[in-house]
Amino acid sequence: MILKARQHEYRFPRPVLVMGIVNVTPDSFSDGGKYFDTDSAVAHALEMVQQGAEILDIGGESTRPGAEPVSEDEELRRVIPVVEKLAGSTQAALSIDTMKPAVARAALNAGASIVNDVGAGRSERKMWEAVAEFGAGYVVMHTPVNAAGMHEKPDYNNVLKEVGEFFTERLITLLNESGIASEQVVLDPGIGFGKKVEHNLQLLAGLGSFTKRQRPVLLGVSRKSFIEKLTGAKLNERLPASLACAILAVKSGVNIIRAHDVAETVQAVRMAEAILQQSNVERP
Ligand code: 7PJ
Repeated sequence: MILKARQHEYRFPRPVLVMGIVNVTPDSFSDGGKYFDTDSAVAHALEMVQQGAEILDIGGESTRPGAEPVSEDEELRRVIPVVEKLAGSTQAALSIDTMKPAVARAALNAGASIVNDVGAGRSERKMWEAVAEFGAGYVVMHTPVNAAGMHEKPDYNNVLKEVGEFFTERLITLLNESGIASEQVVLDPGIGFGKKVEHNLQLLAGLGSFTKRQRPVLLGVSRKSFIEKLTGAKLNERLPASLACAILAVKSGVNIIRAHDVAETVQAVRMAEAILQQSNVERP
């Protein structure tokens, strides 16, 4: 299995890729405001690369429930200088986390190589055109297709089946209608997007049904609020549960982990991989 994202090419199996989160927002739920200016966002991103992040996910619009929508101009103003500076200073792949085609295109022009489309359930064709034109990687993240709001919690008869069907439908549409090659596509079940705690748990337990599809799977669980609903852990106390999810995801064959706490996540994931490599040793 291979993932192509402009100049980057990843051949799997290979060590899990950790994607460090770069929030250039005043209001992201976990670190909003902390790295809001260009220089601190860039410095934070480069620190994550030192800690082992191989992909940086740069976002200028918070998807937190109740967050202010951001205009296209403002989103561009936030993220493009960060993409430009990072493109000139790191080999890590740059991913743009956006729902806006114009932001995706501008980021690709500035040196990004992956489009992380958190609005994949309702994104526009223009998004796909930009991805196809640049030969970029494309993350298809599940959100409930009903645009009523990604934070409404629909009921699913079988969330694993419905997310799987969404991937199939999206893959067919993308491949047939947009000129995006399957080798550019990454699948993401969209933990926390339009899902109740039980749906998140069912998806995490059933990740193997996605990892067998011959496309890389990305998982974003870092510090998410379902952890608090389950354990009571406040925002800055959710690292242990985030790591538990990451480790089990590695066991299920997930290829990319999106994380705030890169050093800790890399350490946990490398340990899990080392143990899993011994799992074919004969047991007495
Ligand atoms: C995700 C994301 C995720 C992908 C966010 C947060 C909310 N992109 N962007 N997957 N989550 N691909 O970080 O909690 O799970 S924003």
